[in-house]
Amino acid sequence: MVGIIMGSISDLKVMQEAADVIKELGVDYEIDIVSAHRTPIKMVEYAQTARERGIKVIIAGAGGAAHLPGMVASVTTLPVIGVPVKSSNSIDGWDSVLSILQMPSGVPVATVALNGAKNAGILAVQMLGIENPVIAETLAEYKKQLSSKVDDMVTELK
Ligand code: RP5
Repeated sequence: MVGIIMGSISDLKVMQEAADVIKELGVDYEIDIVSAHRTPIKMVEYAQTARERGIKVIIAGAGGAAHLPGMVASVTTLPVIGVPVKSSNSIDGWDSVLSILQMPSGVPVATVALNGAKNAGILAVQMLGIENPVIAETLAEYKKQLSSKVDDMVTELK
């Protein structure tokens, strides 16, 4: 249901967090390496066929000149969540953030924080939860757990 793609295997350490939280929330995903610059034809084919493969939302992570999320968004009408990855050659990650965030009018990418793959996974599941009551209930339980962790912190503090 969720398609996770990244520009390079070097992005996997970050992007794995999206896969992990999606799995934890009981949703299916597929994961692949698709590079805007090194495999542009594969990128277009991926975006063009995603809907017919049952993908409902795409999470795309990339670093540096991080064009993958934006270019995928230009080819599909599915929502695209962009994860700026701080790659080894990046300028403190600003290159990745701005490449993904500053999309032109008409082609949105929902950009999460630098290395924010976990939030990208949660956001993707929340999109699926709009129409799926079972997913919505799982998410409600997840939020309850977040809340009780803060309660635990307060108990520990006192
Ligand atoms: C981007 O270039 C990738 O998304 C990665 O973050 C960065 C570096 O890629 P490698 O040179 O490590 O393959 O396309």
